[in-house]
Amino acid sequence: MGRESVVVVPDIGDFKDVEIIEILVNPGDTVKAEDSLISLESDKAAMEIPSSMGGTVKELKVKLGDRVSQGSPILTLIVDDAAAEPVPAAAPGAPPEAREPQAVAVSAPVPSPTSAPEDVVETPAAPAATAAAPAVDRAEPSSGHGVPPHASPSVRRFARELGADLSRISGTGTKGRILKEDVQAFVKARLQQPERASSVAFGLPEAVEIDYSQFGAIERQPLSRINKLSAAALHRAWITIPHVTQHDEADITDLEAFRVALKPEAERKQIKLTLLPLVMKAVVAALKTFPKFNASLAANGEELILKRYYHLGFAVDTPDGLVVPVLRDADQKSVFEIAAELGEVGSRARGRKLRNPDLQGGTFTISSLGGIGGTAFTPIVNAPEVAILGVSRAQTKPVYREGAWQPRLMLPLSLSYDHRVIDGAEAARFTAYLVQLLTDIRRVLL
Ligand code: CAO
Repeated sequence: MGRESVVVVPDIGDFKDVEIIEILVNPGDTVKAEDSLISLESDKAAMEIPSSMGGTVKELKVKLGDRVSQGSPILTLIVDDAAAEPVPAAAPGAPPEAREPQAVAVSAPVPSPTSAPEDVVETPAAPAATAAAPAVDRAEPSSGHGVPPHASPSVRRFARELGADLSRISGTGTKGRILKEDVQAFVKARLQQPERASSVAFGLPEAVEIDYSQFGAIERQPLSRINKLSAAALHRAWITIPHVTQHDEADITDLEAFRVALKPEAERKQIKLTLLPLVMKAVVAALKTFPKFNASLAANGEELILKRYYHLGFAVDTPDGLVVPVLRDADQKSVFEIAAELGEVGSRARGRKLRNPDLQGGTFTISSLGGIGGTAFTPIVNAPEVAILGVSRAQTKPVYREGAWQPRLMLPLSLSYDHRVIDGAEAARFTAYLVQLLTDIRRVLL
């Protein structure tokens, strides 16, 4: 059994009657030299009083809210002289990193750590002192009103270790002081909200769960696997790619006449010849002239990867949702071959018979809603591609030409592109060129 020592408040500079804001030990606790015993806070400074000796706390001589000055007894310690490690005196100017950051408002004389001749020892307190001025703890932003959050040095240290921002924590202690438990609760709540954290990174407001049944009858329908996959891909592309859509119109009166002329031949081959294969041939010719549109941005964001192959994705509307199979080497296939493949792949897509290779390697995508309707839309770039062509329904319109109004079949085109890669002027040139090709398909041969 060791001897009993009363630990008292050491020289804390000019501070007198300083309030105890935290008691960090309980009777029965074993403390080592330098372990903090209590926290004090005055109008000007907060400080922790560490023990000068190791031992077991026998009795507390103070309670929360008590006011103490130099020499006030803090607690009785049973000191095991054999095991006791007195604190070595800090050399003047010694670095303070073992303690709280020092915006010291209190001079810190360190009393002799050797065993006091009587049963009273002073703690080598003031190294833990932390001024309660805004410069106190640069790691923690102030609460936004120029007032640093109320927290003891040990709580500040605890929060700093966990990376918790004290200015965002509400204190439940006296006078709103932030306690260790407040920091724990804050961190716990954050860890339970990973989704929210990631949407905050994009600056997006959190999705709110609404009970729609309070307004009327509802029915819940699970999303299909395809819905979920395309939702994730579309969302990622929408958020990560700065989109711009360029709209234009092509006069396809002659092209349509050509298609109609080819139809009997196509039917003999049992092929359904729609506009899309002809648009694809024109798109390939435009991609050859504007290679940037048949490219991907390298992951490092510093290079453009131009592709010398022309694999066209085409959006297919299926009962399970949107899929985008890829028609490979469109440049090497005839209009009839493309038409045949579109029909075959389209029906496999609707019959859920697509395989992974059918969906991979696209270089540019076409989304045709022409069979359904609409005058324009803004397709979402099918990343990692850099552009996508939306095709709406052709309509006969009056067009002023060669001094007269003429009925012309006009095809609306909507080109969405990744503005990181493609400038608006380039997109306008690409679209204008595509319009030229569709207006006079013979130009594809040039
Ligand atoms: N203007 C006028 N008529 C058009 C047209 C256009 N731009 N495009 C197609 N048509 C006509 C076709 O000629 C065909 O007419 P007939 O039946 O009289 O011959 C009819 O519309 C239906 O065509 P289609 O849609 O069956 O064939 P397609 O080759 O044009 O398109 C495919 C094939 C697979 C692209 C299409 O069926 C499809 O699924 N489209 C939806 C794409 C989609 O969902 N896009 C949105 C993606 S973002 O959510």
